[in-house]
Amino acid sequence: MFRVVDPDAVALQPTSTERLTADGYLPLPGLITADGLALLRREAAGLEALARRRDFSMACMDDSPRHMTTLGGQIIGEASEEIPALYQDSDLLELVSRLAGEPVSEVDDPVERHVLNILHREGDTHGAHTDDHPYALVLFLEAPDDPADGGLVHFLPHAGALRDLDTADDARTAHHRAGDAYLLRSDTTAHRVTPLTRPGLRRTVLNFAYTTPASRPHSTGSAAELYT
Ligand SMILES: O=C(O)CCC(=O)C(=O)O
Ligand SMILES: [Fe+2]
Repeated sequence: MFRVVDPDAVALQPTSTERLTADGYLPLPGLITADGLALLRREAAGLEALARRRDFSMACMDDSPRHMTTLGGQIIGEASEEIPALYQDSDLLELVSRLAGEPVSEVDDPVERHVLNILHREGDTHGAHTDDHPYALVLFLEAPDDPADGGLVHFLPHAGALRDLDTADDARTAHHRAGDAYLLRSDTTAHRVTPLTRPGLRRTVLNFAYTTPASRPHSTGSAAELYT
């Protein structure tokens, strides 16, 4: 079987872990193979019929906006073979562990393990938040080619408060194309996805959550609001 992701496509630097620790974010351009992208897009296209539209402000995340269509891991786990298989893939776990500089493992929570997020209308956005689990591997199935069209990741590492994302000098944005991925220290890095700027654009990601032996499970309730 062909590989869905190609760890060798990622230029592993000895400094990758330091970079992730300092920036809270590590780009992994071209991690998904061409065949892998076609497969994941087919899976996502089939799953989209099961996904639910969400338009609300999330109280536990400073009332930040959610305008997006989502599908939780509990449904992906029943409806897809390929996505759960990739989530548990030992090569992928090894890659994430190597980049994180510590062993990471699967999250037990069926909702949060792997989720599908689709931005597909003008103004669609995934507002500011932190995740419940320490690491997020975000895989891009579709994304605007032009950074001016929005869908950028906006992030602030080691954030004291979510509102600092809007004001801190060291907050950054990053643009990704279909086939790219990034790894985020997602429990301490405030992050959001900037709004799509016009109709006709689409941005679809899979978010794989991973945990570590040292991390204590905590739940903000945000996943239940967005994915159940
Ligand atoms: O879409 C992204 O780039 C981020 C997704 C995310 O933050 C999440 O699903 O928790
Ligand atoms: Fe997140």
